[in-house]
Amino acid sequence: MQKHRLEKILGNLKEDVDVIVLRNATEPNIDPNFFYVADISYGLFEGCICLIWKDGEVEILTTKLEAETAKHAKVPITVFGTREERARILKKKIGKAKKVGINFENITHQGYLDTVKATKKAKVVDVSEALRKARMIKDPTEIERIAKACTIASKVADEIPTLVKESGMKETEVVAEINYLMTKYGANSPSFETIVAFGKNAAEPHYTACTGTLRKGDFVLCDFGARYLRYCSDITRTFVAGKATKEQERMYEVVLEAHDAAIDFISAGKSAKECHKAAEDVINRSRYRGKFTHGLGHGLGLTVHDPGGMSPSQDIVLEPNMILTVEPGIYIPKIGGVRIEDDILVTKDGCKVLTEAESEFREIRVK
Ligand SMILES: [Mn+2]
Repeated sequence: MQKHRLEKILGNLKEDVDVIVLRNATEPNIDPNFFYVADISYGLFEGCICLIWKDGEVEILTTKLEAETAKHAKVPITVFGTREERARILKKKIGKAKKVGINFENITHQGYLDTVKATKKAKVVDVSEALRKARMIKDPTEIERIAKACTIASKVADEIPTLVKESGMKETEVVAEINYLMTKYGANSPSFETIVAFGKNAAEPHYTACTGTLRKGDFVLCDFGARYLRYCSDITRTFVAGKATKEQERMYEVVLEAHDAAIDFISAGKSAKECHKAAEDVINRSRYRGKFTHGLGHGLGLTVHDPGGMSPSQDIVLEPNMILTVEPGIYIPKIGGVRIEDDILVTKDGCKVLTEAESEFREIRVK
């Protein structure tokens, strides 16, 4: 357990509660805050519950399956065998509470009903904002793990030109190589479904089908990340297979200029909106006006889309130790797209790029 995380969460609460109940259902309905609070770096913990008491004490209700792993949290553990037993234990623990905090963003409806049932007449309040705010600012352990995930992904990104070999090769072949190499370099898994998009497929920012085959002259867009001790990285690099057209090179240069403008601009104290605008302005001044169709970036941490981000709809002001992606792109339907994505750590007077892969324009030699 990391005491200061508890202090942050409790300090962010708008109204005091007797206890916060963080509750996992089955995968993928797992609350990342469970792991944030318990600081357990692996395991699934389906059906398990983490209680945070108002004095900062934490305890875990766990299945027998993961009782041994739960010990890593170094907090009191109660093991249950069945759902009924879990319900009985929870009722005994929180039955007298007057006000119970729940994370509305990650609990299932069944989990909510079961928690309410255990509390008799308690008032139930949503504490998701307090959790979100706490997780936006990364502590040293988190920064170290994300940085490691970034190093792994960067190393793989630099090898992409050697993985793309000949026209006719499948997108999934490149996906397989990327995922293999990330694991080989120490990742526990990819942090999300790896995207490899050839040619016009690169015009779709979340193209995960990967059913295409390579033709000479195609864009090769690869978007992937590593997960290391639960923490994520997220990187995108775009290349051209063979000789690029003037248009392809120009698209790339505009995206790179937007990316660099954002990185130069970002620092603590800047609003998320103006950071987005720093990149968007570059693209909108070019012939690709309106072709940057998403936000500049998102938070990164226990989830690949962690709280926080930089876009016209984000109201936050950047603070030191936020970790965010910077990923401008240009997308032209039926032609293709370019995106360059890096992960950055916000500092007092700027930002530090954690993904150090090459980002200059490159043509890949293909047979
Ligand atoms: Mn991303």
